[in-house]
Amino acid sequence: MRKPIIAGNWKMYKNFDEAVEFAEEVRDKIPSADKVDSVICAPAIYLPTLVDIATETDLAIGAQNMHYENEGAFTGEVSPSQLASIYVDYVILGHSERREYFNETDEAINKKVGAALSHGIVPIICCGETLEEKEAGKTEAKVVYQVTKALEGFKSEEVKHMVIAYEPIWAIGTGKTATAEDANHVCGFIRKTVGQLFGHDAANEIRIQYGGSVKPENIEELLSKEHIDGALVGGASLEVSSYLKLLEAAS
Ligand code: G2H
Repeated sequence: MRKPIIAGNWKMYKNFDEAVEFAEEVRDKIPSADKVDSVICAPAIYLPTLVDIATETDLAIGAQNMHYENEGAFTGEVSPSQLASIYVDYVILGHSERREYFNETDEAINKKVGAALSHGIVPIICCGETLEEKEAGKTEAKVVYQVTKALEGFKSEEVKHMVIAYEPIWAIGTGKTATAEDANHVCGFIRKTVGQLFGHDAANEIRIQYGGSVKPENIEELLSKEHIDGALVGGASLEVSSYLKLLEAAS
């Protein structure tokens, strides 16, 4: 049985006081990490404080991006070793907003996945199709391509500890959710691809989230599906009560 993983992606929301208040409020209400992995991926400048607040609780903290180099002249970037030095557990990689607005390429994402692994940070690797690609029947081809590129060069042992987030771009922040059946179909297709590339154990153990307008009202149905092991949640992770409801549904 794969343990569900619910990751909030705060994107570029919340000021410092709001971030602290949220973490202090939820930290003792997080379900046991034996049942669900509960993660908040926050803006980089809040990470050390949030890691402190979450210490010795079942809340895990993640970043929303990082560079693949450990150091260098890369103004404005945050490195994997810097994240590891403050004990960040997860990092979102290849979110469609980063691909679209910051020109993040599949090659860079592949390097970032390797960098995360070498620092013991669990990568949450995003993939998903645009509305145009969906309407042209290219959903499967797109996610296979993105997943294959992101995982290129890794071993089955490494792949099984990763997380993939299937986020159809047309469902992000739009209020439109893929039907649970469609989301499950694509997540199952991703699992099959991982199986073809890395074998049965990796396919069986890798966790695949759905993301795109997930909220307390639709999480249960999504999680009831065979291949959906959790959710990457934007908007609905910003409020304490809805974040806790999502965790509860998964625990
Ligand atoms: C998709 C998701 C979180 P939202 O980006 O990654 O955001 O839940 O607001 O659609």
